[in-house]
Amino acid sequence: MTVNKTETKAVGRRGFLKSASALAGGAAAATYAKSTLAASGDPAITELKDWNQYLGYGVDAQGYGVPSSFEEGTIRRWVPWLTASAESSVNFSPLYDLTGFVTPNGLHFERHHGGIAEINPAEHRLMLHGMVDKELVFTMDDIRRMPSESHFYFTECAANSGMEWRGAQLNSCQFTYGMVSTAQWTGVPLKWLLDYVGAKDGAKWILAEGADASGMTRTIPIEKARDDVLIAFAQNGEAIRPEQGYPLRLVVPGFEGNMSIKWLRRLELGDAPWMTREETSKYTDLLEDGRSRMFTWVQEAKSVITNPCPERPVDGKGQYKIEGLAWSGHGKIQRVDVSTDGGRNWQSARLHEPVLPKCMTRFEIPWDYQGGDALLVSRAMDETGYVQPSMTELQAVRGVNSIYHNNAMQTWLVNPSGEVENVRLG
Ligand SMILES: Nc1nc2c(c(=O)[nH]1)N[C@H]1C(S)=C(S)[C@@H](COP(=O)(O)O)O[C@H]1N2
Ligand SMILES: [Mo]
Repeated sequence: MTVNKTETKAVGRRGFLKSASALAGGAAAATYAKSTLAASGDPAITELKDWNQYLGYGVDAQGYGVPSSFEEGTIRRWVPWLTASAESSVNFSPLYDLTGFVTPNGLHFERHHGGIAEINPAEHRLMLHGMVDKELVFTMDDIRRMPSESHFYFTECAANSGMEWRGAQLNSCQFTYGMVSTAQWTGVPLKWLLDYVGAKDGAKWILAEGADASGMTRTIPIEKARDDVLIAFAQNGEAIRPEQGYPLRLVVPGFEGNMSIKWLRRLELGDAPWMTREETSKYTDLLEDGRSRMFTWVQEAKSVITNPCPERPVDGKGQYKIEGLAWSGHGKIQRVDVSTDGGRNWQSARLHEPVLPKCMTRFEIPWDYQGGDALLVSRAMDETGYVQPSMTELQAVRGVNSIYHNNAMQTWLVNPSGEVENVRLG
């Protein structure tokens, strides 16, 4: 991944502390609405609109529904200079436009290494072979006839926030955090398929291979395969989208997105990892002493404030809510703390139910913005007791040479003008 380095912003703590202390001050009546009833000469309420008087449009004889035309800004976006081509690229999810924890299918982030394969499901097969009692080939019909399960899981690319190791880079929530999404995946638990074909005793690793032009391969330890891995054919109630691996993908909950092989065509059981490109030259983490961490599978606890954020500025003093998303590859989110003064004072946010393991969790906290500078930070804790680190803490262990697995806390600076900037606390 090429990185265009932009100016790194460091913010002194002293300046904003004066204004931050005002936040603790007396709470006047909350002002959510800009206008009041007394000022309601507002034509939007006094005048008849077309839609009050004329029939709306009729049902579509047949077709697939689309969002309101007024929501056309709610889209995935890419960064053209980031990747060499559209076929080997990333499309980021607009996290600040979403509610709840489910990512609508048309807004799920995309990461492809060889374009989006267009697969005719009638011609698609899944082969299970290697250290098994009976090698088998399954059609899509075979797979759909088997018992299935549905689970909400997040998928996060290990490279999410990967540009931020040396300082604040892109002034955007979408581009710094948008490689995470959540869907309800429906499919056959891999453990049932393994029992069906009879995994041999010495089988310890499984190679998964995609049918796309990148022929992506990763090896997965058999303990994980027997735990919660799904062979998924549906996403949020409909067939998996082409972008997400239609007609069949692996879902490896809580692990780096790269392991969830899309357009899945082959699973081979063996007694050792395959050491594929994606687990040697890529998806390893270079340390300061020249050694690299490898098989760093789990996406550890992380959180981001999605509102306010650079794309969602603040409009003057008054009552707001600070909201965002948290997730952990180790299980459930236990708690999310939010600070408006760069981490000096923290308050626990309310978590939206249901809070599910290895799934995004929405957090929310009221915020009475009194103007001036504010430094918004969130910090997630998961059910194992793990606490999301600061960048200083993360760099003490990892250095700055990594791309992958940056789960450090993020700071958004709210300026007196209401603009929100991606900053690194100095
Ligand atoms: N076959 C195949 N599987 C793949 C990829 C790919 O390019 N080809 N990209 C991987 C990467 S790096 C990630 S982060 C996830 C992204 O899944 P999504 O596009 O559904 O969000 O798919 C993974 N599975
Ligand atoms: Mo990825």
